[in-house]
Parts: sequence; C-alpha cells; structure tokens
Amino acid sequence: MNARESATRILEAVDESGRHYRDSLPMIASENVLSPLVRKACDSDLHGRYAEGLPGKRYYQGCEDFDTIEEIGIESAKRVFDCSFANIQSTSGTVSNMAGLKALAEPGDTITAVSTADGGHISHARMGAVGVRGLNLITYPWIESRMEPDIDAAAALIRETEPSLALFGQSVFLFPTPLQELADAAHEVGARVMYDAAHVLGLIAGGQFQDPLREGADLMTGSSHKTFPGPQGGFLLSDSDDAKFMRKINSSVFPGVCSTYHLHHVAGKAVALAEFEAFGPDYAKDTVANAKALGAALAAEGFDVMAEERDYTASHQVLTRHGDPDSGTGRDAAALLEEAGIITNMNMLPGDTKAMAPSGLRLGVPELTRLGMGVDEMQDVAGFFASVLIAGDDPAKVKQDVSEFKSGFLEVGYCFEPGPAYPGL
Ligand code: DSN
Repeated sequence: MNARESATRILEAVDESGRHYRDSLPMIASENVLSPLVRKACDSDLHGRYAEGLPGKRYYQGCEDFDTIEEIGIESAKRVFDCSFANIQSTSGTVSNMAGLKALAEPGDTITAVSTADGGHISHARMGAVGVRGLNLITYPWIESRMEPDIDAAAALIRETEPSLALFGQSVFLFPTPLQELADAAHEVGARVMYDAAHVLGLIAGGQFQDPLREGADLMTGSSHKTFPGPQGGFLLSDSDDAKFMRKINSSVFPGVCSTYHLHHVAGKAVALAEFEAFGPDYAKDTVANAKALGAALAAEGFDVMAEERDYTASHQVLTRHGDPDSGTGRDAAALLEEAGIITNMNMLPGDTKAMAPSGLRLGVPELTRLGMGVDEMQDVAGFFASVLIAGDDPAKVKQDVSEFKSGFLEVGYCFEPGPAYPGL
C-alpha cells in the first residue's frame, strides 16, 4: 500500500467503523455519541490552537475568543456540578486523575483505593497513574454481593494506614460509594479525599447517584464523555474555598500534565455543559431507569445478573456472569454478541483473575438512552441477548434484526438541536 492508498484506506475504515456502530447496539458503558452542536465545536479551527494558562492569563496571543469559551464553560461547570471550582482543561479522565494525584500526594506517599479486581480504574493502580506518581497503594476490603467497600473494615484500614489520600470511584460502578463514613475516617487522619466520578459524572450532575462534594470529597475528577455526554476529555471539580488548593489543582493540570489541552474539545465540553443544564437531569433519570430495566429483563430471560439483592444496579451499568471465574466465558459472550451486532466488553467480576479470560460482561446504556430508547426497548435488547446467548440462534440472523431495530434510533436527543448520531454515513 503506498502512502496515498494508506490515507484512503484509513478514511474508508473510519466510515466503516461509523457504519458498524450505526447498525449495532453500542453498549460499552464508557461510550456515548456527540450532539450536533458539540460535534460542530469539536470540528473547528480550534483543533490546531494552543492556549496555555487560564482565561485572561495566557502565554500565547490569539486566545481572546477561546477565553470567552473557557470562561463560559467554567461557570457552566460550576452550576452543573454545584461547586465553587472547575477546571475543564484536562484531556481525559486518566489525565484528570494524574493531575489530582500530583496535587494531593507526593512520591512515596501511601494512598488507598478500590482494587482493579473489584472494579477500580487502571489509573488507580500501580500499572497506571498511581505507579507513575510513585505511590504506595493499599486497596479497600470489598463486599462482592453488595459491590461496594466493606465500610467498617475500609474505615479501620484508613485509620490504621493513615494514607495521604483516600481515593474512591470505579470503572465497574453499580452503586454509590458509602463515601461520608469513609471520608470522615480519611479526614480524621489528615488525608485528602478524591472521588473519581468518570463513569457516573452525568448521573451525579443529574441528581441520580450520589453527591460526592457534599459527602466529603475534597476533589472530584471525571470524564466528559460517558454518562456526561460530551466529547472525550476530563474535569476537576471542588467545592473548596481554599484559593491555594484551587491554584494547586490548576497548576497540576497546566503545566503539570497538559501543555495544549485540546481546545476544540474544551469548546465541545462547554457546549455539552450548556446542553446538560437544559437536558441533563432528564437524561440521567432515563439512563438509570433503563439500566434497572435492562438488569431485570436480562434476569427474567435467565441470565446471571450481578447484585440481584440490590435490584442489579443504581447506575448506567449492568454486569452479567456467563460461567465460572477465569473461564473466558465473558470473552466468548462478547465475541458472539458482536457477531450479532451488539457491542459490549468482557469484564472481570469478583473471583476472576485473568483480564483476558474473565467470566463477565459489563453492559452500559448511556448511548442507547441518548438515542431515544426507553424501558420498553430494554426488553427488546434483553431479548436479542437471549436469542444469541441462550437460544443459540444464528448471530448473522440476529444481526439483521438488531440492525432493523436500531434503524429506529439514529437521532441524538437531550440536546438543543437533535440530529443524526452518525452523520454523513
Ligand atoms: N476504559 C474506560 C472504561 O471503559 O471504563 C475508562 O477509562
């Protein structure tokens, strides 16, 4: 393939990927689609510009219009997340966490967090940002049936180990963290509290999950593209009134972990924040209702859905187990589902130790909800799962049914100008 052919082939694959998602049920819990106005902001001249610093205090000329964008975005973020401080610059949830760890812990310090085996994010692990910062990691005791930290044992661990930072939040995130009790224990021993809201940020802002900044978190980080449905990027949020603390957070983002911070995405985030003010609470409510409906519908079809004793979920996610721990049955189920036009990810569940051969699936409904599906459609979705994974129907045949079903849900809602979710395809 010569260079021109490479470029052509790449652009063909870009379109093929778009069509693949258009014709499928995208159920990766961390993904979403852009509204037309957010897409417009992202696909702008800003993509090639720099604006190091903060609004009104830049290292480069040419930033006057971007100052307007970032200022409006910051004020909107303060309202949406009900906080006194917002940094909207970071380029991802992990980058937000790196900035938080830079601001709140020093190399060699001890921190506590949820283990990746229990659903903690890789940036909370030695293999990720925690390791990059050179921190000593201690993980919380966990109650599998409740899918949350053991409150008494975790509080005792915090008191005994006296970390500099107690970190909370997960990537596999079914239920709110019992934060208040654990934050009290952390503050008692002088630790700061950071809550990674990457997955559940939109649910929090929409009043449907928990309220970490009122429950003891000194800093909340998050992604701007999961249940908060903007472009890929991150946020750092606090309700502190300590100006020195806020300066430290800002400087941990720039110059700490970002030089350019992807101005087109900041503009997209600012538009998404404005749309969230208008539509976010409804979107968050509908997302959680859909996840609950999907959990119940999958259980009714005969699937082993995690956390039955807690009605399966209180977030945007549902977890299903497909065999014994480490059996690879989650991986096999994900592959078969994709053949049928249902895009999910295999996931380790309690008891699994092999990330590439787990027994579980993590399912998310943020994108389906944004495309207009409601609790009735969750029955249809569960039916497609059962058809492929229980009845053993031909995935190619189910794929045709899925594509036909999906063709009724191709417009992005909960935004100022609803429009095509997969434009130009
Ligand atoms: N990889 C993302 C997730 O799916 O949870 C988070 O970075």
